[in-house]
Amino acid sequence: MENQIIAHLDMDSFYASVEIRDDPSLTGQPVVVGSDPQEGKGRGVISTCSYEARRYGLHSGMPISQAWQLCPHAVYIRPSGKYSIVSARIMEILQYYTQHLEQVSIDEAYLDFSDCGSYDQAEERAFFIKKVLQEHEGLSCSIGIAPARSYAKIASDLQKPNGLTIIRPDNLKKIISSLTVDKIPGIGKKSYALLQSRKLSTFKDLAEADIQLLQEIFGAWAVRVQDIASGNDISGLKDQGPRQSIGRETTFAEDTTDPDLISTTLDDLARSLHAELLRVHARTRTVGIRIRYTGFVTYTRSVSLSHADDNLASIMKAAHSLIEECWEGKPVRLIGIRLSGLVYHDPKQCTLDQFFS
Ligand code: TTP
Ligand code: MG
Repeated sequence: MENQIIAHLDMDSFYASVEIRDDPSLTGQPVVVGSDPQEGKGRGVISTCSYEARRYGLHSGMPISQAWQLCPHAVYIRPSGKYSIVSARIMEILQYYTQHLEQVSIDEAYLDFSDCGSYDQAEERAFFIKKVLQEHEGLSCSIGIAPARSYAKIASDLQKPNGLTIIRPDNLKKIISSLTVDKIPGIGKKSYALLQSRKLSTFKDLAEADIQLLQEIFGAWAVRVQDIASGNDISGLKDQGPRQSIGRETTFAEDTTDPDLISTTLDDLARSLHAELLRVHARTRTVGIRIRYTGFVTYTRSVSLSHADDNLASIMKAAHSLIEECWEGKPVRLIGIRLSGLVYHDPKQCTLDQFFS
């Protein structure tokens, strides 16, 4: 693990940035992606907002009615299914520039840069990836590079947006010792307030704390938290192994009975999953759908294909007929598609197959 170099990449204000990219007239404006504000009477929350909107105090998870009070002149946009398609494309691009990638959410991934051999080379690669994503996808991201995953994640957050932050092993302890403990992934506002009340505000405080006190607060996580705070964490990427299934789902901003909206959302989900299938060089044996109505009543249905398939039209056709079978026109809150029984094939083999077919 001595020469391990880990990068963490997180897209900047992801949903909002995709909306601004697709409508450049929004550039520089406060843009909020979330539920309908209904002039301050709307329910629901902000999914995310542009950095311009954050200057007004807006943030993910804030009630949309409060956002309206703080910033009524912002541009309010309902979330759509397109973000997962953009996400799949970004992950596909990242795959080219790293041997090992671990996607952890729609807009973030850990990348193993150990093969760069030095932090200078790793910095150069990160710089190049940022350039490629900007040029090809029109989106900015922040990247952190460090000797372990926890520090890479901390680093990517230090200079958002559009940041590139390197924490080298020789200055790791110095950099982290003065950071506040809310920078540790997983420590939210409530835990931070509790830790502050116990005079454990900085990494240095946690590193020097009595382990028994930390066990009272963090339980089984105490040792890991203290390791991170002390600069001793060495964790790298998790070995995910081949996945047996992949799924995507969309929650509608408002429950809907619109068959066109349901149909186009289903197509977006299928396209995103199809891109993912191609990226991981797999075929699917089963297509399943999930449909949730008002009140969280959820149904799933699935169908086995006649053979393992990676054809977009086959996936769409199966998903549409499953929806037709089980949707009776009631208001829909969420729909999703899951492909399971994945069969992997060697990409070289795939090229030969295509060549001879
Ligand atoms: P984040 O990476 O947490 O946020 P972000 O990319 O919008 O902004 P940042 O520059 O701080 O990274 O989440 C990625 C996307 O996930 C975000 O664009 C929208 C979605 N999301 C929600 O829908 N609800 C939430 O509460 C959060 C935190 C994110
Ligand atoms: Mg992000």
